[in-house]
Amino acid sequence: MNVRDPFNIHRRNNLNFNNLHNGAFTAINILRAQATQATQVAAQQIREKAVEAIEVGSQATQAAAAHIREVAVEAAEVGAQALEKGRQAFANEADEESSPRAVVVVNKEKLEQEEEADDNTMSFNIPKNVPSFTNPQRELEDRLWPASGATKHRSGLGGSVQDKVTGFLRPDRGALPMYKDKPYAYPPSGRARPIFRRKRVFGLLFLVVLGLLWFNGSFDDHHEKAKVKLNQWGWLRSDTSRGKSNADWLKRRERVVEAMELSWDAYSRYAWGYDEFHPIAKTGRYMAPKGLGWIIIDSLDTLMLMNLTSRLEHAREWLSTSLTWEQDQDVNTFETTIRMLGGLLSAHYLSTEFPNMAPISDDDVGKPGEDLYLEKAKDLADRLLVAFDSPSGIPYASVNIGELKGLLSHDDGGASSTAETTTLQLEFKYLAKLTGEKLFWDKAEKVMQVVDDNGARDGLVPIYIHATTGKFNGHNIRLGSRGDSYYEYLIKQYLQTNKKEPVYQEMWREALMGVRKHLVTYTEPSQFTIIGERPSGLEGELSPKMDHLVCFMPGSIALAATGGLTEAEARKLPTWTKQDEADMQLARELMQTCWGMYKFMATGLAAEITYFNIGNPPLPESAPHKAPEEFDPDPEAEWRKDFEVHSLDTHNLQRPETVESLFYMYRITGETKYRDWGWEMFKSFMNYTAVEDGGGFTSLSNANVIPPTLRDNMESFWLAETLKYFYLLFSPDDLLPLDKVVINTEAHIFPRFDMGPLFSTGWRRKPRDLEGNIMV
Ligand code: DMJ
Repeated sequence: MNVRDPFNIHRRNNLNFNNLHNGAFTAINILRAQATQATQVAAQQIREKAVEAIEVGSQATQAAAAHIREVAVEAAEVGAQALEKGRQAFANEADEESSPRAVVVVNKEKLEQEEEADDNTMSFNIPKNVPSFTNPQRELEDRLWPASGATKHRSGLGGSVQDKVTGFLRPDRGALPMYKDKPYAYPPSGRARPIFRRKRVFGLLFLVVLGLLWFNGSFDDHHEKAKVKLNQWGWLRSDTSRGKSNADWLKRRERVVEAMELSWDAYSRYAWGYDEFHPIAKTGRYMAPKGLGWIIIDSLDTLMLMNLTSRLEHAREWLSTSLTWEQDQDVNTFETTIRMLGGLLSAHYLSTEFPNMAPISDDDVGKPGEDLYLEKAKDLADRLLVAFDSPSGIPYASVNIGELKGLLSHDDGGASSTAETTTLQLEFKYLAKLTGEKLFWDKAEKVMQVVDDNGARDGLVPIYIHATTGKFNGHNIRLGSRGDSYYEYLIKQYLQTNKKEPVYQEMWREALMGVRKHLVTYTEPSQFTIIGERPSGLEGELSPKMDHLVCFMPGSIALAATGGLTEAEARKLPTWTKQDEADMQLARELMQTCWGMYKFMATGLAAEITYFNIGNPPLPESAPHKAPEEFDPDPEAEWRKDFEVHSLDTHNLQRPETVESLFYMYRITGETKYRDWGWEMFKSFMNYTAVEDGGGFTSLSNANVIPPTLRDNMESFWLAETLKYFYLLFSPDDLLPLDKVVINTEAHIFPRFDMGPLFSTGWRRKPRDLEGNIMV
């Protein structure tokens, strides 16, 4: 078997040739030639029929649309009146803000406003996956997280009316992505839908689809589809190893390259240039009129690392001929920075510092210039810079990159997510270093000062902050969504400038102490270590819930303890402390818990959110504890009592955080078990997320059933992060040494650098008293 092509999808013919003789090859080729000819004749006939059908269909569609619009306008008026009445009723009752009831009322009101805003803009979607946690504030907030298609399920007259109205009347429907990576839901694959619904829409869709296919060239022979079944991926069936140290890691790394090739080739075959890829439907979608290069740019450095030269060349050509930031388009400041700006800067770094990785002959006549990545990055950053032009310096949640306008969040009362405002610094500071433009540095750095001036207790920040005032909004504290990468970028900023900015290490250490004091506890009966949440602030109850996102923490804690050296090297340094030792222990325990989140699930792929069983009151961080080292596979095993996954949280979005931490833990501790866990996880992805017919890989709607329910979306971070971390985990340690690089939150690689004469830390923390309160 060709190991570079496990599904044989790169071959023009998809039969398994292994057992065939030369004569059979010839016969097949003749048959194939005849079939191709017949197909071309048929395609021509279909084309002609399709043109006729499209004309008829389009007339009928126009008439239907006009009627639907009229109905929807009427419905909108009724809905708006109902909403207004509801709002007045709530407002009348919401006098006493401090009473628990008033909190609910105020939040309901907030929810309505946000739902309304959501509907008005179509920028963010509302989730289906509402955790059943009982705190009303938490519940409301969770409900505001995006979920494609969720508006269909909203109850009440207002909801349904607004759905219809936004559906038919907004000309920009679908054109305002404002992509936000928060726990959200794509609708499950069409295969899972009731047949009658498909029949209902079939008639209308048929003509359109036929036309689109034709225009798309789907009847041409270059759109040949692979038909190879998953079970032809021989190595996956035959690999019964459970890792173990004598494994051939380079061979395993080749499997990751194959997964990248399959993913990329599927995207390139079915959705080239689109920002989203739906591998089951085999379609794509733009997030901006001309596309943003969402998947292509996020993948550049992975292609380089894996030495996939021709694919990189294809991507580069698209960048040079099709990518433009000159579009009247709102984009999410954070997502665009970490993925697009980060992806371009990383591509620039790798291509200049490691020219042997996927080498491209830049200087050839007619080829894009060698500064292509940097030029595109600079152009984008110049546009994103307007986000920082708020009264406080805290960036606006979104930017219109064509009009150069910062925009308040459409949700969350206009507040930005704290993590989103504090996860731009690595990118803008590296760009400042590359271009010598200090403005990029100053704008990004200022944010840290404004956040810190809020005087967050024990270094734990609420998850919302107002761009207008620079003040935190609410008290919700967590290391999951909206909080996570604030902490990650504290330690990474310290490392990026070669440990010359101690303020960020101080803030990291303070925060980690705060995490231990307020968020760490142990589960029952097996004593796993978890990081919970404080949805009502530090005085409120601890919620024993971990987003998968929190699993970046073991890796970040280990990175902070050793600075990127191995544990053995770091222990020899005079700077090594007992606290560092304790931090490594915490990192190991949390890594075990995150791995348990995978072992708990039927597919071996973690849920988006996991709850844990804890005592009342929860055990303090100082309590003795010892979790089991192995996860007994018995379905009745005791350790399983500590974990719980709610039915709405069973989705797996191909997220990277756990393999990311496995990579750091393996590099830093040298313990092979982390590689073994990674291999097991990789096999689960291959087993349960691969899409047949050469579709690549998809996220799952339910990872707790076998076979899993497919979701029909391949996230760009599958290519940018998850596969990259698998590749690095199985690579030799000297590939991108951790004490030389700093990896952004989207797994894009930047160098560490000296600030030099041009740059310095331009702010100081306000002095605090012994309790940590800012002294006035
Ligand atoms: C990525 O975009 C980044 O890792 C971000 O920090 C969190 N969300 C996704 C992956 O889960």
